[in-house]
Amino acid sequence: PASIPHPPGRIPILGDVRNSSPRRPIQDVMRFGKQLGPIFERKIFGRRIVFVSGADMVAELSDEARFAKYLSPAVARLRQIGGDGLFTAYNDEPNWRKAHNLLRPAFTQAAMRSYHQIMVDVARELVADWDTRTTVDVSADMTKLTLETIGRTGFSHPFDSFRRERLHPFVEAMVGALRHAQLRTFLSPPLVGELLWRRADKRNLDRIAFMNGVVDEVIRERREVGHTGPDDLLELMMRAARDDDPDRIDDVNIRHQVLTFLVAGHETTSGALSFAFYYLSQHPEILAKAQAEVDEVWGPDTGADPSFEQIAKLRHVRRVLDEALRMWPTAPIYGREAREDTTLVGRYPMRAGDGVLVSIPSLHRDPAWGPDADVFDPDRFLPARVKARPAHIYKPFGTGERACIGRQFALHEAVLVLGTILRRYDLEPDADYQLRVQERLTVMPDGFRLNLRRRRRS
Ligand code: MNH
Repeated sequence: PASIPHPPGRIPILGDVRNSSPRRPIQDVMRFGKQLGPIFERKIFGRRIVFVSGADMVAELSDEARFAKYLSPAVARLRQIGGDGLFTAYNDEPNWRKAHNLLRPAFTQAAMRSYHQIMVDVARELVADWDTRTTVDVSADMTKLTLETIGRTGFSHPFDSFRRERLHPFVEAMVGALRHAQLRTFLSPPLVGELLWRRADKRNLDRIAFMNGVVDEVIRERREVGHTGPDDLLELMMRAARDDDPDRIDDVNIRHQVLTFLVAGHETTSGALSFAFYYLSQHPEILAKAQAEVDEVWGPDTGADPSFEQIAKLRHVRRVLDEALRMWPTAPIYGREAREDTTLVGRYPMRAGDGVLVSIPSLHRDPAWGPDADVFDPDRFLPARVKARPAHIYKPFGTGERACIGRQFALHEAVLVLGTILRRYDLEPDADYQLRVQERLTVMPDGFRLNLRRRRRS
């Protein structure tokens, strides 16, 4: 067995805490990966975590016969919020398969068609707001948009995001809870930690209670008002309960699923859109090409809505999004555990149940991407180049059976919004903005503003 490197300057008891910040754990891992190579370990307060980013290792970890999803310590903490909901369920919890079976029909092509008009309506609300402004806070507005979209498509519940000056309080509670889970994971000395964190933990329970209150309201509304129109996520779950479906889930688990989708269904897509806008604003030639594509495929902005079919035709815009998710995969870590005793790439022994964490941003800069992996270049996703590169080096949506169920949903929504905005505005960043990445288990541009100008119709 080969030895696994760790960052220099290990401190007794504390471990590998030098040159690192619990506020930016992902960016620490990216930096350590650059220094230490495709596999390294960190010991934090006696707990050992192995990070992997080598293309060959991740390819092996993608073998579902040998490996399965592993709940990282941070995701395990999120069970306080998501319980045995889809994202945070352990592999052997029966509610995972039941909910997966129940909700899969809500993520088919046919289902996407039924969400399309809602997504268009929400994009229109964004545009109506942006028409009144010359400068916008991109991440905040993308968060309004994606929360609104998942609320209305999944639960027929509007959050009235564009009628509020500030973000919906659900978002503030969620961001606080994600940040808490992150800090609590990287700053928790055993025993004394529980004391030091008592007050903050209590405040966090208030946040979770608030989010649960929002969920209860969504469910209560459905019970009282009922539902018309095509099935949404909530209807699929409630009907299974009424019909004694073998895959039915109980009220507690329904709550966990609703909360899971309200969080997972908006936070990551909003980051992906924000990074895409950031990179477009930095690359005028890529922006111009994307605008030209929208003009050609959708036609100029006459106020008409794009059709469902017109979304997937924006191939270049889609590559911009793919490339933004390569640079900054917005759910940047996933875990894999060995099903049986095994050895990773013939060198690193793992016992059954041992887990490693895949650092996706590091994988996405593996040498297999070529010497210019730090450069934003959507043409990497041209079909011929995708075919020529190794499989399993691009994993923004995770891998295997527990990969993202919302992938098509996110891609349809994001391309639709990018197309809508590119068709209507020219984008310019503040001249002196330097990308800062904010972490709350997810990643998001921090303080990124765009200056907008209506495009002139030529
Ligand atoms: Mn999503 C799982 C990334 C959008 C709902 N998602 C995952 C995983 C990644 C991920 C990575 C796997 C995590 C793991 O292995 O531990 N998700 C994304 C990204 C976007 C995204 C980068 C947007 C861009 N996700 C969405 C949307 C929804 C959604 C939109 C819902 C509408 N995701 C989920 C759910 C899971 C998941 C639910 C858990 C699936 C499972 O384990 O069965």
